[in-house]
Amino acid sequence: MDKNIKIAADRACDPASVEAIRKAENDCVDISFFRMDLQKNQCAFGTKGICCRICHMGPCRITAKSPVGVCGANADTIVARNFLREVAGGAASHSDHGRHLVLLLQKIGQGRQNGYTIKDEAALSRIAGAYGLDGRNMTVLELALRLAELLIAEFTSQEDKLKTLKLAPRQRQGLWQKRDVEPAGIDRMIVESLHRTTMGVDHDYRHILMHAFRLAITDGWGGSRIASMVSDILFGTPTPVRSVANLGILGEKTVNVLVHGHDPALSEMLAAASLDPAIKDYAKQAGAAGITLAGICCTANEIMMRHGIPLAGNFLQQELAIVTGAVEMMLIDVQCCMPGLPDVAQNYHTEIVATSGIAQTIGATPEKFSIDHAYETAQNLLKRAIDNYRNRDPKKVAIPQYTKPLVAGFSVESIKYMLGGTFRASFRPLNDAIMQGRIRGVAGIVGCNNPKSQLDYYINTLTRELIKENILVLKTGCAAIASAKDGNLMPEAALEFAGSGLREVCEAVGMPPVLHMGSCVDNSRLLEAATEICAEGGLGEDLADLPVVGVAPEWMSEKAVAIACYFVASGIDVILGNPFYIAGSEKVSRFLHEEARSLFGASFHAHDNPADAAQKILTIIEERREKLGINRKAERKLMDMKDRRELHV
Ligand code: BF8
Ligand code: SF4
Repeated sequence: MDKNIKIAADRACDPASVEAIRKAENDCVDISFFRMDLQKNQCAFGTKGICCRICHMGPCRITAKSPVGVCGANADTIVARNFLREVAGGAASHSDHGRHLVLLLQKIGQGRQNGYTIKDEAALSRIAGAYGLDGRNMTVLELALRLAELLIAEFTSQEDKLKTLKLAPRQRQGLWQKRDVEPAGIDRMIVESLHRTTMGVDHDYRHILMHAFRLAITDGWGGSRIASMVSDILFGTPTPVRSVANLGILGEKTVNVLVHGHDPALSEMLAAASLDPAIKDYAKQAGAAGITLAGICCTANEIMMRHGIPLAGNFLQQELAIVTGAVEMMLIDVQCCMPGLPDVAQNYHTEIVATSGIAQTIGATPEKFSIDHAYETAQNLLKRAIDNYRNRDPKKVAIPQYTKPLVAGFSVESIKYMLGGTFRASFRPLNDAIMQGRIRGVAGIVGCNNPKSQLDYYINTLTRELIKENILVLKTGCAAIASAKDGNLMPEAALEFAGSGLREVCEAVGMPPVLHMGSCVDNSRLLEAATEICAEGGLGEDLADLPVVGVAPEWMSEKAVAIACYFVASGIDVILGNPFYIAGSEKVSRFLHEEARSLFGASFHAHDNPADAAQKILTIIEERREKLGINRKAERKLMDMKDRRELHV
């Protein structure tokens, strides 16, 4: 490691991460924060989106002297094609995750249960009902199988439009039809994106970008929504649950096992197996006080929401967790698992185990997880982790002693119950609070961390600012974990940090001012919540009417590009902490930042600091309130002397 790399205490806001970054430096371990320094002069062509390597006449780069590639493609075409490919990467990741869960549902429906059950039969009937299936004359497994077949058709349909689009407000469905962006099957839309962007196919930047929106709708209303729905059926619809966050949850005297990635199927089994008395005994025999199972990234969010299993950290803490020297095993599945993990792990005793059939990493132990032997695999992995406990070197262990308590598990169903009570579950109280101005609006803050900026700083500064301004904040993914570490996921945070209106609502209901709604595929829950607000009445007919915004402060992943696009295509403005790679084309930039508004009622806005972002969010929310005629400030017109005299005539 370059000696000149400056220690990155200013790279993270939470003290646990700062301590772990310092330890990494002392232990001479290379981590993303330091690697970022070595990548400081990142490619300007890539950043502007004007490097094309789609065919082997290139790579071509657009400059003043060479304004077109060898084939004649200009900057607009190249930037738009690169953008669509990013959306395709994101949509494919969410949707393939959804597919694996649907296939699991199908197997369970066929009777191949192997330890899995339909945990939430109410969710099964609710969701099957939304797809027009009447389960009254079917067994639970028959209904599960019928639903699985119908959902598989959402992936494979060639011409039929996605059925899940019907879950959107009617007006929005009409707009999508008018704009010709209703997607057909998920797989076809993704394949078509690659086809359109290969050499010599789709060259009109607008046409390409409209497909980016069509594809993103496939993700938000299709693949991601399906992933969330099927997870609820298989593992239970989340309800409020207490847990704890940050690296301090790792035990000094327990065997620490971390699950990392996105797929909840194996981690659900690990959660069950970690409670197995035989496994607990095995840990005791190894001299440990027990097992601590915890998570990183979205696998963490999935099992925390359903079992209260602690959150060890978010994206940039994956390596820091290993640097504590106290992790016996880290199980990685798919997405956001850094390829550098085994290099970090070789400095300690941590075994990295790669469990997905589609994702292997050099230096990680391959242990392909099959649902046919799921529980057995989970038990064996835990035993291996316990066996590794003896290899822990106490001299290398330093667990930063920071944790925060949290309450999470806010699915749309649970928000409804929380607001309206079990017998008349409803969003009415929220709509009323918004109409009365006690809550000015809602912000969905989502996405990743990025070592280009201080870990969690933008996310947490913006969150605090918004709740102070009486904006209810909904969160998912690594942004939700950032709030957990900052202590904002507790009802008490409303008393300390929220404005008076939001505080009043939170106190009445007993909820935090920041609601953790799950993993990144659960951004579809934000769309679902917005649709419920719309259906409840009084705040317009369409998502574009609602005083709601989306924000991705520290995003880094292609998945965030897809999410941002489906928010905008759904009529929800999106603030980006990092800009898209589109600056090389004025036309593409104008299309996404301005013209999208006339097409979908919303657009993108890039703001590199939380103060400007907060200002923009409040402006958008006030504009929408004004349009709805619910802005009490407008009614409370200050009267001058002339007005007063007229009143007394
Ligand atoms: O899907 S927020 S760093 S973990 S991409 Fe990844 Fe970003 Fe975290 Fe979940 Ni989402
Ligand atoms: Fe160059 Fe055109 Fe090939 Fe892209 S597709 S690499 S611009 S020749």
